[in-house]
Amino acid sequence: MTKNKSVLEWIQKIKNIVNPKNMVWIDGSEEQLENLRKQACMNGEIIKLNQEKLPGCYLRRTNPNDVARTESRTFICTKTKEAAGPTNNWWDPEFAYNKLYGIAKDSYKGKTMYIIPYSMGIPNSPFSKIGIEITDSIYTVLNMAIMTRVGKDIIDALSDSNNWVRGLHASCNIDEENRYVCHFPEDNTIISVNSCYGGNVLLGKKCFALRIASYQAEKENWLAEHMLILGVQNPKGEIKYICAAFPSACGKTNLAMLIPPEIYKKKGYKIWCIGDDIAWLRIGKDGRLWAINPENGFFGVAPGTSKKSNPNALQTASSNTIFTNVVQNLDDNTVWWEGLDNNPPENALDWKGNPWNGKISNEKGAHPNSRFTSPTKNCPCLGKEFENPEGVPISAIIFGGRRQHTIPLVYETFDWNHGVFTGSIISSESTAASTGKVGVLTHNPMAMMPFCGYNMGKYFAHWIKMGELLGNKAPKIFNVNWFKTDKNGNFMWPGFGENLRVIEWILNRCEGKVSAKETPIGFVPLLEDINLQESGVSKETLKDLLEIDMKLWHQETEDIENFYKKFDNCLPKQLQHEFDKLKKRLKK
Ligand code: GTP
Ligand code: SPV
Ligand code: MN
Repeated sequence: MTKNKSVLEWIQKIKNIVNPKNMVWIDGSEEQLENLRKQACMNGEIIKLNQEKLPGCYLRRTNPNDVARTESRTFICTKTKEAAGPTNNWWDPEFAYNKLYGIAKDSYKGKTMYIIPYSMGIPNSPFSKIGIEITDSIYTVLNMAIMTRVGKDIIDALSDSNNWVRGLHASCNIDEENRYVCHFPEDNTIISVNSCYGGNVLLGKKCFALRIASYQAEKENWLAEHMLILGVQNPKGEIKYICAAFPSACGKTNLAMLIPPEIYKKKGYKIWCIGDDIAWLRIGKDGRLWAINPENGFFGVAPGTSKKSNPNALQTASSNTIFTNVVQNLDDNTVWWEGLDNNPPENALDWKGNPWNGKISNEKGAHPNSRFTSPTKNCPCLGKEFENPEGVPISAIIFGGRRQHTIPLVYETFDWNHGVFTGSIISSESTAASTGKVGVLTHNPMAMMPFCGYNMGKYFAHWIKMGELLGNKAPKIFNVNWFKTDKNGNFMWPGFGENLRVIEWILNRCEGKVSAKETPIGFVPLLEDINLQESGVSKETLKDLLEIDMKLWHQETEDIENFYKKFDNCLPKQLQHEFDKLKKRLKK
């Protein structure tokens, strides 16, 4: 497949450790993938679904102990602990290599070693980066073939370069106590053992495109972010692009594929999805910020996805898709999950493979973090700029989280550094995307807490530096919260497609078309500037959604104070300054 010395040497080294029966290069051909699907069906790794109703679709049930990312077992392995910073788990690289190679030793015995050459971004574009993942799991191969660009042309594009990311995945025996996802940013290497769950083993995604890439981006003056990329086409036909960073399972895929409310559709608004999870952002020739989506597929949350909430996602996941940990309807061999419709199957298997009757069971049929893996090209609203190697110019950056209180529906930050500060203080209620308790308020700066591959204090400083480089071409930064609840615990804002109403205000602000009310935390909309026509939301509710509760914000500052203590002397002085200014404004 290749003569590249660095590649061949590394493969030989790993082969000696894991000791496989044989070795197969993934060439990206449909013929090879189809053979692998057949094999995986035979060995029980995946189940073929109803090919008339769900062409090209398969189901996978993971080990019940292996259903989400394991942040407590995710490590950044740099020579010094300081380089990993105060928010990452750190291991000494030599210790980590020894430990992981020990666990992976002989673990491929009797198995095939699959070698996957893949590109994050469009091959041969100056913005893309190449990785090679070794795995013993066909499920992983098939997912990688959807999520990334895989095959022989990638290894050809690499030629004799040593600039590629090494990734070793060993399923071992899915032992929770020996599960580790380790990153060695200083030597472009990722090792993941004892898992077969998405974010832990699709090494191009969070491990490479965020953790390793963020480390590289700091050195090369760009940004690797946990962000969706969305194009909003107005009735005049102009398209403006925005990026939004929300923590896992907080609405990126849904916002990226939203369907405009009827009145917007009638006016001629259209939405184009460029990406739903990861953005690589660089300063373009024109000095503006440009974004590409380095992925080639969606790894989306299934529960809650319906014809009503996200028809584009549903359409995307109706062919050539791998479903993980959803319900299998035995009557017609299709799939189901909570929130799909009000008609759960009676004759079904739950995500663990146990008999399940959705009409009478008190238990959930699908795992809350069950997912679909689908090709981007399935998405009915995929923007054609998805294939543009230069990416799209970004007009606004949006931060957000899942907050019942305190954070208003939307506000605009005063300037770039205030925007960076606002990103740095994101807190969000934890979700099923990561193991641990759900609903716990957790700090998650820029939605990157679990994904920053180096010292987060230095990451903040890098954001500030990017603002300096962008100067007056920097996009405006906003904060949103779709998840504010009323006293009965119900969401006050309808969300989903209706979020376009907020995006419209954001774009109007970017173009200087509307004024706003200045508050201690930033600019909030005037009530008349959010279009509520046919939204079902009253002016009173909007007022509550935009309210800034001083008491809650004082509590918030105490919480920020504690969080910032973590960073000690690595917190940039600009952020401390922004924090002091906020406290002063709140006292007035
Ligand atoms: P990851 O893939 O884990 O990064 O998640 P994500 O950020 O893409 O989240 P996603 O869009 O898949 O949404 C996660 C959950 O939040 C789903 O159950 C959605 O139904 C729900 N959700 C998304 N957008 C909204 C919204 O605007 N309002 C409300 N109330 N719920 C939403
Ligand atoms: C997330 O958890 O943010 C995801 C899913 O997008 S995973 O690939 O598992 O990280
Ligand atoms: Mn994500």
